[in-house]
Amino acid sequence: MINNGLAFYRAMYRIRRFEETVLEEFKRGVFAGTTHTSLGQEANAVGVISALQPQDIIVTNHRCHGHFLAYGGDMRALFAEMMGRVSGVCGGRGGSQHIHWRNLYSNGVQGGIVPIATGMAFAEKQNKTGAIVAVFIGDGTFGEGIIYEAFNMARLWSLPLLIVVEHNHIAQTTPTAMVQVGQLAERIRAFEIPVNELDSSDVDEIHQAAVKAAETVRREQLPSALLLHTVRFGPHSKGDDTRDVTELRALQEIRDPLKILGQRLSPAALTTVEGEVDQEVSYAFAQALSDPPAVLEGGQNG
Ligand SMILES: Cc1ncc(C[n+]2csc(CCOP(=O)(O)OP(=O)(O)O)c2C)c(N)n1
Ligand SMILES: [Mg+2]
Repeated sequence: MINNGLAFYRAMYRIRRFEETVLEEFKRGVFAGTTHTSLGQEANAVGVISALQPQDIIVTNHRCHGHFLAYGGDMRALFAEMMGRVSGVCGGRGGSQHIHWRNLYSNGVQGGIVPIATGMAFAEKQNKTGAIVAVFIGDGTFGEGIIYEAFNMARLWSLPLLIVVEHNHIAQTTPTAMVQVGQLAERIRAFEIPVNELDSSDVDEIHQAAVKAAETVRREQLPSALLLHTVRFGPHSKGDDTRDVTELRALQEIRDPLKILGQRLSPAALTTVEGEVDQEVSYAFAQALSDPPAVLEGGQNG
């Protein structure tokens, strides 16, 4: 997808710089609550969301900034949301994990989003809108029983649900291999839902797989899954990482989606894009910081 090259690079670099800024600024106490960055996983957000259509619905989880930005969300509004400012995506009340913009919804209750997404897929099917619902979950979420009830219903009722698993092999600080038996793909296939499993940080490959999966879900009005092996470069949230640093660095060398795509693009074009995005990030951050605080119930500022 050569034509998409620079656009994909820009989209992933926006996420990278946004997330790096979040981690840096959290230490200074700028943001409220907590946060989960998707450093290293940018190709999933960009590759999958670019394969969806405007009427489609995205339901995402605690690690949602990349999905929001890849969907075209405004950086200032996301910074502001996390700072509890009135200009935030949800008026500064949702924070990092609870955002709603257009057809994108996020919720931090692990696994709870899957039945919600399934219900939305049911509604879209009933209303014959032609929309599909893409739900993003992590590998650790396969420990939440509710997702299996939802998979069962999605298949039983033939619902247009695209299950996107971002399998970074870790849940907080627990390697999932330590707590889960068998293959995650088999758990999904047990419900007669087809799975396309990919081990790649190449946004073009992910995009192509996502286009195919989304088309199948839409055409056949049946659930399907993309199981994307990936690498989380950063901590779970703000510093809780017990992984071996040398091993992680070695993985970063070969699994950085920006490096993988960047090698195929002109260095001069990359410099321009990076300069533009760096400016966008600084401007968005400064603007959010100067925005007024969220308005509480009853109209009082808090
Ligand atoms: C019901 C519930 N239990 C526990 C948590 C705390 N929690 C947040 S993220 C997370 C791990 C998620 O792991 P995974 O599904 O692999 O996603 P990842 O963080 O790797 O993207 C946990 C235990 C939660 N948010 N909700
Ligand atoms: Mg995980």
